[in-house]
Amino acid sequence: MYAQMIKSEKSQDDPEKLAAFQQRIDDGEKIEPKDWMPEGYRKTLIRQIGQHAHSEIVGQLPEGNWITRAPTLERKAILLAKVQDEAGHGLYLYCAAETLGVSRDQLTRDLLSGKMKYSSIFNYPTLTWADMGAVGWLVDGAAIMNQVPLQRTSYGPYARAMVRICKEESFHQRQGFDIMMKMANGTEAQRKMAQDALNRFWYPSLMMFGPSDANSVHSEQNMAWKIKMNTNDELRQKFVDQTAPQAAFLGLNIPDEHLKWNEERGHYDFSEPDWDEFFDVLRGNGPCSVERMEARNKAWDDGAWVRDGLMAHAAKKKARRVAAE
Ligand code: BYC
Repeated sequence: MYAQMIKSEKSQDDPEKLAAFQQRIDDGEKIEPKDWMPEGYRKTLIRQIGQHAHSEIVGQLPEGNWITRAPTLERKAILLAKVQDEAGHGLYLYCAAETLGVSRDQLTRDLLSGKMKYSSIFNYPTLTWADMGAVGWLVDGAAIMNQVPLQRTSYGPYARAMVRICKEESFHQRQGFDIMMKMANGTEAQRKMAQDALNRFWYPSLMMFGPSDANSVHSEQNMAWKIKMNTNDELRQKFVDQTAPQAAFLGLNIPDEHLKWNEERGHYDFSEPDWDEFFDVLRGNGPCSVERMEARNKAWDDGAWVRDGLMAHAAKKKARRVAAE
């Protein structure tokens, strides 16, 4: 056993194996669960897919907050469906992570202990109905910008999960924009509410793409492995370029006095978010960080009887099968 472990660790460093693996990636082949992969590739995928799954699950909380207060039955039904979709995304992603040899329970424990992160954006509160518009338009918009390229990521189960997720996210983004259109063209009070939501969600949405390229720890290796297809700054720029004309169409102002089309670059110039705030949120000091983790811990504790019941049922079934053999 020990000899086997040493052998397998050595093979991890085997330059020939590593080169052949990289060649497969460079040739655009998909890596599948039973294929050989470097330990770093496996661990990074678990970190990224797990963090992504946790984001989908925690992401239900700020929107779930408004289901009971949606302004019409139709809006309530749409929001309910969207929040359910997010739960589904979390489940596809946990399944993709499980193909890498980690259990969903373990991932959940790592989230609850604070070892694993979830997206910084979900540590901000949703204070008004217009926030449902801003979340759909900006947060789902940023998520799609990041996730469309991930449909071509090198790990097969992750890439396939992303195809389905992206289809649903694009519906989410449109429903958010639809709320913003109604609010922006409504009464003066509604327009103000829409502007206030944009003011509060703009910079946190820019932060979703991660730190600037100069401070990104994982980008270089993950892009070589095609776990990540673009740098954080590339995607942030694309997001600003897409969103600025949409804000103009809504007649709303992006809260950035430096936002300006740059003819020479063919892109908008814009202000960076406050990176001290970003890192502080990552350390667990976001406005809703404590509340979010309390909600997840409560859900885990409240669900203990279901897990126990299922495990007892499975054990009983197994005992019956063994006795019959
Ligand atoms: N929040 O080296 P870097 C959604 C961490 S949307 C928290 O650039 P990487 C949804 C990063 O983990 C969101 N942490 O990292 C939408 C690393 O720390 P660790 C989910 C962040 O991984 C609507 C450190 O900062 N989407 O699901 O190359 C409704 C250095 O960063 C954040 C995904 O997860 C952040 N914003 O790039 C419901 C997409 N940014 O782990 C749900 C997949 C960075 O070393 N993920 N960090 O301790 C990715 O594409 C990449 O993981 C990221 C970061 C672009 C997010």
